[in-house]
Amino acid sequence: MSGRESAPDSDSNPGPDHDDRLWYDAPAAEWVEALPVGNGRLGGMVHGRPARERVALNDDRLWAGHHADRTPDGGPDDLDAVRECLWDGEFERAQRLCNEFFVTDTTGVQPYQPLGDLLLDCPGHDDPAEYRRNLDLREGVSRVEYTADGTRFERECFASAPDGVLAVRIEADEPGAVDARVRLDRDRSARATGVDDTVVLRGQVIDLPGDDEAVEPGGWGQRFEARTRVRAEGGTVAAAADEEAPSIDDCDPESDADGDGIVVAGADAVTVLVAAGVAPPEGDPRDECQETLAAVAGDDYAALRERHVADHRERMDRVDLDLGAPVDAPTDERLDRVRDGERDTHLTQLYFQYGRYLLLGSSRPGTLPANLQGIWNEEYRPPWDSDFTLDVNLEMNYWHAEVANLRECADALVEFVDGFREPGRETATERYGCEGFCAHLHSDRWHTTSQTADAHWGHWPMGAAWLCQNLWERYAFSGDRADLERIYPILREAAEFLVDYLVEHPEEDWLVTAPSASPENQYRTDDGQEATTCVMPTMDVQLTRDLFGHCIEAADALDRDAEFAAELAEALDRLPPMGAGEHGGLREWLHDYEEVNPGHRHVSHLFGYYPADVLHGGDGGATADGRPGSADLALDRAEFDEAVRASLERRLDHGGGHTGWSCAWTIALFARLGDGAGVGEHVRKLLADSTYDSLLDAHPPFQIDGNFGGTAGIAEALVQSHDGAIRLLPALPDAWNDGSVSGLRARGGFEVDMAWSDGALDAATVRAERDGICRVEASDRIEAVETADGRPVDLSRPDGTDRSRAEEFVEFRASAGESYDIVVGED
Ligand code: FUC
Repeated sequence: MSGRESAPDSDSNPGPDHDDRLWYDAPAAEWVEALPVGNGRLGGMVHGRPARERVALNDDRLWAGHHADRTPDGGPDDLDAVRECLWDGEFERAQRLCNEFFVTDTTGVQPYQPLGDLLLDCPGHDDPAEYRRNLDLREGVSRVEYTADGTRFERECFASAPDGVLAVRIEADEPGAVDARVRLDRDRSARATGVDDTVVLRGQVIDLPGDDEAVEPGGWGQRFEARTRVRAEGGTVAAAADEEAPSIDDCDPESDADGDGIVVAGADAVTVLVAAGVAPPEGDPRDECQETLAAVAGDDYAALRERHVADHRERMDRVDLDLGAPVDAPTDERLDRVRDGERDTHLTQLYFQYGRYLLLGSSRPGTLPANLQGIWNEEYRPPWDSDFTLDVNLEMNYWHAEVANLRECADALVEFVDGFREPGRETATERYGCEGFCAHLHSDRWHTTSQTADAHWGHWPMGAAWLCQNLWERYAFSGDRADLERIYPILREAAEFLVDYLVEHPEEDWLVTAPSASPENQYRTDDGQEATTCVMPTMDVQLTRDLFGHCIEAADALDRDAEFAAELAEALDRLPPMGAGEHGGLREWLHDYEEVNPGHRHVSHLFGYYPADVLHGGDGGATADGRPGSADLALDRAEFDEAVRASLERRLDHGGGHTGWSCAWTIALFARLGDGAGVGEHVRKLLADSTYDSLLDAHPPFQIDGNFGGTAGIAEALVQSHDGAIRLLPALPDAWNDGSVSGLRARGGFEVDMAWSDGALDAATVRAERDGICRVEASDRIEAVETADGRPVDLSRPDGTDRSRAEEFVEFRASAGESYDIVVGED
């Protein structure tokens, strides 16, 4: 390669260093086939087109609208009227009243929108040879290589978290061979100008809904700017509009982009840096862009790349997974073969690492959390507004964050949920006369907490309660008091709402949520009514147990709010029991109604099995940590397992698990059931039926939750830690018979490495981050545990768990910073 700032040697094929690369031998034909780069905030979809490269840009703050004041028509008195209907068995009417009183508008929330396109026109590159493009998950760099007119060209693109810029590099193996025109373009509400070496795209979001065809900026729309600085090594650089600008062949005569950007001619190499800024309507995003670019003005490409790769790689390298040998074929072909029934366990491994890569790209401290599409979206009104949907999707986006060792990525979620408290208080008081805060089905950058969809979906006040389960996991995994201090005020306020929202059941001595819904699923009553609005569905029993149980535990650990904790404990005693229904599965509602759609994609009543574990703590009575035991739930572990399995299988028998995220949840549930065959079958299905060639999840359309939930499900099959023990290889599919993993995290502050062969554990190491009791369970006899320097550790062998025998289950005292080798016996 020529050029002083040359990149490391290229190699599109899996190299000796690692094999976590997606690669293709043709450019992306459409957006969803492009390859994502992102630094949590700024993202690009790299199409890999030689003659006209398109990097479709996003900034995670670019949303239409503002925080809308959605005052409902009804209030707490109307809530009583709805409840009366529910007590009288008038469910359809209750649902209608919810709409009338509480659903302020059904237009959803405001959409997340694209920033624009970075376009690189390279004349004469229309007919490339020896083409390759790839995405290196370890380095976080996307690369395109080809030969045009005998010259080998290489491009790289990455989005740097340490420096806040997206960088593109073009190099050639001939000096002076790089000609390019660099433009920014957005087909709505923005204008681009090129001056000297800089293209600036400035615009303002047009608010939707309303006249979404309008082209005039205005309304509440935020102002945004994308700014591109072009640096050439050798050759000339000038604004295309400049009379002195060099002329290069026009490779895009159809271009209608403003000003036609910057022209580079005869360069050895070119670096293009993109910064973005978003500001409120009265602000100006220019400063942010200028500051970002000024901060890297003294750094050459190699320095920027090095900093980016170091930052990215440190995070990616925390977990290594080996499920099989790499397959030397383009990723899309491999996916096709899986669709044809071939086995490719390495693709599963790649999918797992991709789920980690995508979270790093879409959620970093200080950014917004990953939305329905992470941060990658090309539409002005994307599917479901690319919003934050709270009845599974946003939560699923973070299911893997802890276990897959990317805990800092979940900071953004904690901050976001914290941001619900203020608007959510208003929503709780105005509508229900309740203390605390709540959130409903949808939200957006503006922290909408009210109902914005028909009551069928939208009247579901449990969004905050579910998000608190994610928040709890931070503490559960770290055991760190600082995490507990951070999340407790949020949990407490969510519980304040819920305990206030609970109401006496008119006939039983129960406290119930009413109205609520088992997300999006409709039931049919004996008298033929069809509704989603209901009295405390099973999911609400589980959500309430989860939230109150955690609040009680937290209050105790922090030595606070004893009175409030006692109030919650009293409420817990009065929740309706969960139980099995007619089909042997877990009842989804308080009564054993018939489902209108037995193959529904949501399995909300299994929330308490995965991601939560409402039975944690033993099989009866209050547990040592103050959480309710299973006696309160009228189901013991074996009955719960059986009921969950029956519910899941019934759903699947009727066509459930058909969206990407639903399939991902299915994988995780089979993992918790200890069913490796179920895991294997649904991982295959996820890849075959719900994955685009770019390995992005297909709901369809693209929705990122399946990637994240799928990654969590794969981890769950390897290590579990939800019920007080670290369970090694609990649900290994046959296809993964030989393998190894390192760096998965387990609750209590542990990290786990393992190797296995013929489906049996060979060895494992557990590293302790804090002092405490460590319980380990394997499927083979655990002979001994030794410290890293070979000292035997005192073990006790309690009775084991519901699924294990004492020989397979050991307990020992672990010390912070120490690592423990688990020695397993031959069967
Ligand atoms: C929920 C799901 C849909 C979709 C949407 C964004 O409403 O039921 O399948 O994922 O969120």
